Amino acid sequence: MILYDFPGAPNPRRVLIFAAEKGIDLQRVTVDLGKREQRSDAMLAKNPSGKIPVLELDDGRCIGESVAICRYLEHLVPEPNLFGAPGFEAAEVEMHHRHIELELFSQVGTAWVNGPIVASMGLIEPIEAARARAHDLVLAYYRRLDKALATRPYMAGKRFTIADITALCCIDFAAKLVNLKPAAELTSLWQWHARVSERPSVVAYPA
Ligand SMILES: N[C@@H](CCC(=O)N[C@@H](CS)C(=O)NCC(=O)O)C(=O)O
Repeated sequence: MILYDFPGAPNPRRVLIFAAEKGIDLQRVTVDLGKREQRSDAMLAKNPSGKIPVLELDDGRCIGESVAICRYLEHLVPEPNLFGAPGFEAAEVEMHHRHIELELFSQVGTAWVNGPIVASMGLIEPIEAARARAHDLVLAYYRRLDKALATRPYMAGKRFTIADITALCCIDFAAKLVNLKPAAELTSLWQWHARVSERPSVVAYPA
């Protein structure tokens, strides 16, 4: 199977870490985001949304969207379970994961798209008010996570799941490229960060 990715991009990193947790080997093909290769006819045929990651199966079928890809990998190699055991745990993982995607990752994306790096590429006219508002919402979300992680070791409860992978990839990207590093006083958040960063899957695919 081929994974279309780009070094440093947070969404392909989610899939790489997920696959490493499962012991699944993926062949990697770089799609140069700087050259807009994700919008080429060839890549749009694989994923009409013009984004990476894309997983191409051996028979040529393609899957876009990190979570859809991870669900497919979970089906191929069920253990270790990363989406939660069927029933309450799966619902709880899904809830926390959706909160992280919809309330944190989306705001990091807004701050990124309206920030100086994307502006320097001349692709879109940045909206400073949108960047500033997203920036504040991300910092507020970090404080919420810090409180939650004072009561449990992982994002969705007692064990490592896809919610941790998404949160880690998002926060590392935000800290490195969006000027959104969590404050030092958020000690529970940083302890969680250290806990998940020492996993072999994460060491293998650093930010
Ligand atoms: N919801 C999508 C987001 C994919 C996404 O935004 N990928 C970024 C790279 S991390 C991308 O392809 N950006 C290029 C673009 O939007 O043109 C997923 O989870 O896969």
